[in-house]
Amino acid sequence: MLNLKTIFFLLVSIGLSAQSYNRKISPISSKWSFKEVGSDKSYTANVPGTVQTDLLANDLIPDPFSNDSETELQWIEEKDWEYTTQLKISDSQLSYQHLELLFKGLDTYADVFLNGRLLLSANNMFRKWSVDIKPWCKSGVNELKIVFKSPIHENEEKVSDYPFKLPSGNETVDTKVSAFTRKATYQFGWDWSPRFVTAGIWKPVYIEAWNEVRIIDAYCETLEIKKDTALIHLETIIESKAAKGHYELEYFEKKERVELQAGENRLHLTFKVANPKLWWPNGMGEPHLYSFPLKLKEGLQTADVKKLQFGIRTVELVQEKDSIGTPFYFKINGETVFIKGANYVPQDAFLNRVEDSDYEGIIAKAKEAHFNMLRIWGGGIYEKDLFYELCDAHGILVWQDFMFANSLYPSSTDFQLNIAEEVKENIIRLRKHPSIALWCGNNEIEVAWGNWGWQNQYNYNTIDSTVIWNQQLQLFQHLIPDILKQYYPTANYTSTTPLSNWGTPENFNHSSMHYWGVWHGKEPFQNFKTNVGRFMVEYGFQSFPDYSLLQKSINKGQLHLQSDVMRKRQKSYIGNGMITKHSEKWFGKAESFEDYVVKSQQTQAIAMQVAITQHRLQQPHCRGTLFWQFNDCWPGPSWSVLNYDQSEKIAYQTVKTWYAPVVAIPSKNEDEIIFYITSDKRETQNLTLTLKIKGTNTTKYQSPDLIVKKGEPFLLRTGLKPEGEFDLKIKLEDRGKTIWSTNVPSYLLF
Ligand code: BMA
Repeated sequence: MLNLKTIFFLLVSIGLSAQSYNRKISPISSKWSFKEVGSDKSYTANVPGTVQTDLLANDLIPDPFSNDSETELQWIEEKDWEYTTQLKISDSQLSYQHLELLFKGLDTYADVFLNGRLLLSANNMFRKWSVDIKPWCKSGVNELKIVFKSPIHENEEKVSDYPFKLPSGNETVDTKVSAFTRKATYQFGWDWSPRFVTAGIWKPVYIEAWNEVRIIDAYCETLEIKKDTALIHLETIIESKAAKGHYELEYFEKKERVELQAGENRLHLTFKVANPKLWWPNGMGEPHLYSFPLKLKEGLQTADVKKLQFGIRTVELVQEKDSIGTPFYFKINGETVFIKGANYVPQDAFLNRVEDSDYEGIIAKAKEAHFNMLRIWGGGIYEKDLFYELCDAHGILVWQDFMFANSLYPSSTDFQLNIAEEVKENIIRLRKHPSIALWCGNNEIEVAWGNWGWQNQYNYNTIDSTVIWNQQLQLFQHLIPDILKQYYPTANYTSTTPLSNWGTPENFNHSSMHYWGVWHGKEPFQNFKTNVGRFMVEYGFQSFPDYSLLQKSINKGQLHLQSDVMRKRQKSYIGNGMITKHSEKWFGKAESFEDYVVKSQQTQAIAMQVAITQHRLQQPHCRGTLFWQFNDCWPGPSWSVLNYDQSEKIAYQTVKTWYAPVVAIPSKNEDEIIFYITSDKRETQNLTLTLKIKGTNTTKYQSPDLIVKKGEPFLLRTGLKPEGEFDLKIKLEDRGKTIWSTNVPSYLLF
């Protein structure tokens, strides 16, 4: 006889054994092939992938990065491509009520056919695409075909029919389609990127089998932190196919009965965490993360479960006017933080080649160099989940641009609706990451409209200008922030970057700044000292990639500065003139191209040192520094401090030295050597500075006790006035222990 206790135990075990839950997501593991549309011959394909990397894998094209293959391979973007596979559907999959084909990313104009029937037409690389295939598939083998239409031809007519000619990023071809295409803009060519307009299934494909209900998303945001408790808001979005149903949600040791309606249900819950461990950025403490399963239960059965991770932290962007002008800085958990980091661009021209280990490598490089922020620049992509997971785990804050850069965008309703969906999906996907500190509408569009002369260049009269600019404002000041508010109410948003242009001195007292005087403005490095804004979002200086890296992709005969290949690799309209001029000034004429490459990197390192040290010592005027740019998408000259293969250029170590938590920045004041000891450490320290001077009579100096506080550079006068050329060997000690040291030559004291 079964007693009540046994029946209860059996029921509980049935509930537990339903660990497979009601929902099953499986990657498509069948083999893919591809061909040019209209051709008889097909080849094996990789998914995720792009057509260029598939052509390469089949030996049909040369390495796109070799010599001038870029020019030779432009035909690929003009063609249509077809990808096919045999999709095996099992009886067990068919036993589910819904069977969804889910593409995490299609690049970009893709028609999806199942057994010859068109089921889906995609038109945005930044969105995911799904379709219920249950009515159209059979048990066993099904033919899945995806036709990618040339993004160039797809948009040519739209471009020519549009009432205005629109600026389109850094596109160098005559028919510019990038502003009309929701696709990574750098692929159309940028001033550090080749032009490779890709097509393909660039993210994984899954089959999702589910019944009745599923958890679409869940995230936690911190509402309030008190001394011994934190208040957390949990939102979950649950899709239900049933007319009405009663369920129970289990989360963070709590249970709540919920009623679901047919369709999308957005549920808002709150809970408290006692004695919260906070999430801190790198250098300020541990980035503590909490996790728990969110269970949706129907009786004893678990209908769906989602693992949630969250960090307890608040982020405030401070912009209220002050005595200087308009600040722009961040407070994390109520504490002001000086931001140190860089601008991040996609790690490859072909995104499918970026491995998990590359993400791990690059975030480790950021952490090692004492970054506390990376900006994901708006001409690339909304990054893969792993990028943000690593930032969460390592305390790297993220400045997240929406994917709009240096262009004006069409106002047609279908285009705007496409953007609205893209924005909503990406906010929902990314809002769970405590690392994301700021969302930004676009890169440089406002500053370009105000200063780059687009109105004359594109012949806009006053009425055109009003119409066009209002359309852009509608996008960046209404559509995008309205969606953000709806799905992530506590998020920080800035409509564009920079908010202040580098043209006039007064502008350096206001807001976010891209300072391009050194490089685009051809100003001397000394101007990094005078032109310091409230928050430096971009500034930089180019160098060449390591010679050994260039040797891997460029023939020996082309390895000199004036060769056809090397000239084409330089994508900045400024050319190599600034590198030559500055490197000759600091280091003299190069003896060979290899020597030129090294000198270009040494020169870049000087630029970084001068800029970063000025930004740090000019606190509290300046409260953030993000140099342009951290990394590269191919081996070419650029502003990056990491090579394409993540090896370090010389400037990487320079950045690491001057981004250290506590540094002693040397300078000269009427020939006297002075120091600004600058600390980002939360605790006050009592330090000593030892200075060895090589090349003059004075050889050693030891400071008295220095009481160093976060954010308040300490001015140390040495009284020393050495003459001629000399080298400084600087050391900072905390109770006898060396915490930082470096060498600075006298020519860098100004
Ligand atoms: C950045 C990027 C760079 C460019 C710089 C100055 O946002 O677009 O490639 O050189 O602005 O315009």
